[in-house]
Amino acid sequence: MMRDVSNPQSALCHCMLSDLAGLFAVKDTINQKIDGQSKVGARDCVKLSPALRVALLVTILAAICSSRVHAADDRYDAWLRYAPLTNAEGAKYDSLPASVAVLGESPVLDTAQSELIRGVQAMLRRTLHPGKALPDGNAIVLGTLATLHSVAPDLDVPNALREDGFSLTASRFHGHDCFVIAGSSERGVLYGVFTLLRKIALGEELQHLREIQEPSASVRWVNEWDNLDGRIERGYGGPSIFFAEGNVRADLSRAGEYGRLLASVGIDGCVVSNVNANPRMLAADFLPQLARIADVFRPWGVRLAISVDFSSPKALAELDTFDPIDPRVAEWWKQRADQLYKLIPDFGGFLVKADSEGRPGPSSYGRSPADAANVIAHALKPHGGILFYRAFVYNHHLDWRDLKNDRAKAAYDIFHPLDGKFDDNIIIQIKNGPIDFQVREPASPLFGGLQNTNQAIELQITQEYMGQQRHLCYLVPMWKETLDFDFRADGRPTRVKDVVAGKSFHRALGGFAGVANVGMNAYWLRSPMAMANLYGFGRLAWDPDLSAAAIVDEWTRQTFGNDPLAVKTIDAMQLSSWQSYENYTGSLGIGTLTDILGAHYGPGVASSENNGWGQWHRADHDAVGMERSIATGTGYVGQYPPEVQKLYETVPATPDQLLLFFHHVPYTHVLHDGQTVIQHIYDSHYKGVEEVREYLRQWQSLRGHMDDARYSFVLTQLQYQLGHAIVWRDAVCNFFLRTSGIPDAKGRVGHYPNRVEAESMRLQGYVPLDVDPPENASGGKAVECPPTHTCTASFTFDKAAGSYDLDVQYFDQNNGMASFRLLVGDRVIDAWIADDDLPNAKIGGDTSTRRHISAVSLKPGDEIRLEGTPEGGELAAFDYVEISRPPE
Ligand code: GCW
Repeated sequence: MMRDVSNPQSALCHCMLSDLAGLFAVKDTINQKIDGQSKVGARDCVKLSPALRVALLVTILAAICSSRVHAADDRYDAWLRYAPLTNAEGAKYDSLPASVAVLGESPVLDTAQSELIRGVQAMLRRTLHPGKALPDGNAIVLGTLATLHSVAPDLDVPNALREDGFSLTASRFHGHDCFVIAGSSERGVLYGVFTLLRKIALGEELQHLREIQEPSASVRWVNEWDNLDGRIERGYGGPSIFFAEGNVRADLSRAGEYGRLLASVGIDGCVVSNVNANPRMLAADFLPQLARIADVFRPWGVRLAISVDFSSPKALAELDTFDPIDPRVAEWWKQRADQLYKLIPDFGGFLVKADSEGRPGPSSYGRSPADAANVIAHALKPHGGILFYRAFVYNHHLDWRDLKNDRAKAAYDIFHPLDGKFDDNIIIQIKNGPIDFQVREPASPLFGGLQNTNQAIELQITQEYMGQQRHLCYLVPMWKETLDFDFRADGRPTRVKDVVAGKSFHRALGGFAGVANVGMNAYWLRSPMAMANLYGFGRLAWDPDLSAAAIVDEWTRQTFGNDPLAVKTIDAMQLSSWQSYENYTGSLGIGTLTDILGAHYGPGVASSENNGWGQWHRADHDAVGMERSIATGTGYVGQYPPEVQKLYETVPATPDQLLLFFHHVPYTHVLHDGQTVIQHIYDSHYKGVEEVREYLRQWQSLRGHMDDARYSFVLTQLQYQLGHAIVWRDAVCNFFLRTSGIPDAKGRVGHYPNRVEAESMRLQGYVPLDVDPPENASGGKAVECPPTHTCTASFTFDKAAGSYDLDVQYFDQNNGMASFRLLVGDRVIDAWIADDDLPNAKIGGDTSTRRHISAVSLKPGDEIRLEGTPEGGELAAFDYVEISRPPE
């Protein structure tokens, strides 16, 4: 976030902190107005008497800072806030028994009991009495099926349930009203408790409840791409909750909290380390550290797992080879697994990325992925461990000049011939699409191509290609498209969700892996809104038949409360947000169009071309898209079963939304919706921006409908997103205008009548520069200020007198904190510091952002002047000032 020196609260805290060290407080003109803007800065701190200082400090710190600390604590709870119900809402639960008996002893059962007490206490303000024996009165009873059947055979519970399933039953027992939560496993009991608490949070009736729930799939895990040094690859929510400076963190309380969140949605395993694995994870002296993470997960029924480097035996200098068929290598894996299980008997297993993006793998010895997976799986097998082997294996040095080359084909080409050769405790982990978490891809053909092998779908919760949690993008609708996709393998229904659940091809193991990458950030994923994706992942893994709307509605109510306007507004925003993001990034199946050689964040339309990474869209002067047909293309379509081939083989059959993924078509090709491809590109990008503008407007209607901290945070995010959506829109549209030469029929692209370009202003100190690629700045140019100066750029306002909104499009690099002031004549109308941590040190599409100043009164002849002062490597660069009439 840019730091807003016009924010009175932050300035107050700033002054208070200075005061603690010494002498300053805030003068009473803190709300002094400068042309409609509240302003407070360090310059507003004045001396006060010591007594007054103390009084002020106590009052203000209590009123402001402690409420913030409190808010932060709440935030860790995400959807588990257990906000108090109103008396009317709570009255429904008056008949809930006043005690809770747990039958059996174990960390998970203890957790189930204490979580129930905690939730009921918070939501209903009632303290349940804990007990350990069959009740002699009304009670909530918790236990596994086995225990309940043996100690209370006449209790009304099912005979058997799938692993981790549970039943919730309101019934009479020996003349008492009981509410029984029976789990097929201890974990099932805990899941039953969370489900009961969710029902209370959502205001559901419990009185006649008889419900059985069973997970769709046996494996429901998250993956974290955490490095031992505490950084997280593609993590946007702060540093690792597991590791710091090469070791497991001393304080693992956040990891324990994370276990709670995971359990609440039925996730039962967590791979805590990056798939780009560090061999040290398996160093003998490191294993005891891992045991500490397992300890904090255990009460929540979450199994610990790690990613391992396939070359570990050699990389740790313990053998001179990692050839999977060498008996010494097999013995090495066996011994290491034995050691690990001695320390962590409930250890979950390993995840392997090999022969991919430079990682070592079996190809070094001419061996196959099956050879590699089996040697490790053998070692895990006696302990009940699972090996996840990733299908994300491809050559990133492909020759782009060869039109037959296609990265999308790699996983199927490599793994399909090995079908049936993997041991039964191996799961092949397959990304939802054949490329890499793009904004839209078809289902990976490999789901239909492994009928004799366990499979899991890998979904990405962290929004690597989806706006990195700065852009609102609820991914459940996208995931559901893949999960519901029917392969029609052997001409019968074979939906991806049934394949990975093991139902289609009768596999015992299979399921879901979600790349979460949560961090120490108070909201875990950077934004409270992004947590809908973690929640949604867990809920879908449990029951992929749940609708995206039902899932988000549950999440919204638990996260923000049952206020009808808030629920309606947030649900609707989330549900349409993926589509909006697609609209202003890459539509028609072209890929996200981000800078694939950089941070995968801002626009970089041409970055995917002319290199070996294979994320090509092949836009040229006449046509765009990858031709993947069997007849004339790469043959990728041939990897699908015959009925699906018919869907994608020809241009007329292919759905518009995936057209450019499958076909190279002229810009003038007319889509099913009647538009040309080029006009669709222009229109969808303009539409996407307007949708974000509408989100912002809708969010503003929620002021007062939730706590200020989250309201303001999301507001700031949406303001930022709107600015960046405009950057995206302009970059993509101008790229295609330049490449195709076909103008926008609506005259918008390349024409920005309200903008005054920086390079056309009167510049003092500022120097123009060419931005690369040019479409990432308006007019291809920006201006920057050499270090150690303050530079100015000015122009004369020449429109009719009135009130105008001003947007300053500037560049917030992550290598400094430049400051800006905007003046009209001598009036300072705004001042701010560019101290966001956007993912780039360069001027361009990642760092382009805007400052919005509303309702500035201007008259012809006014001089508008922007002053920029560089700091560090950041050069106070900016692109343009846009002056527009405020919305009616
Ligand atoms: O999309 C790419 C990411 C890499 C990641 C890789 C993978 C962990 O950019 O950061 O590496 O996918 O999934 O292995």
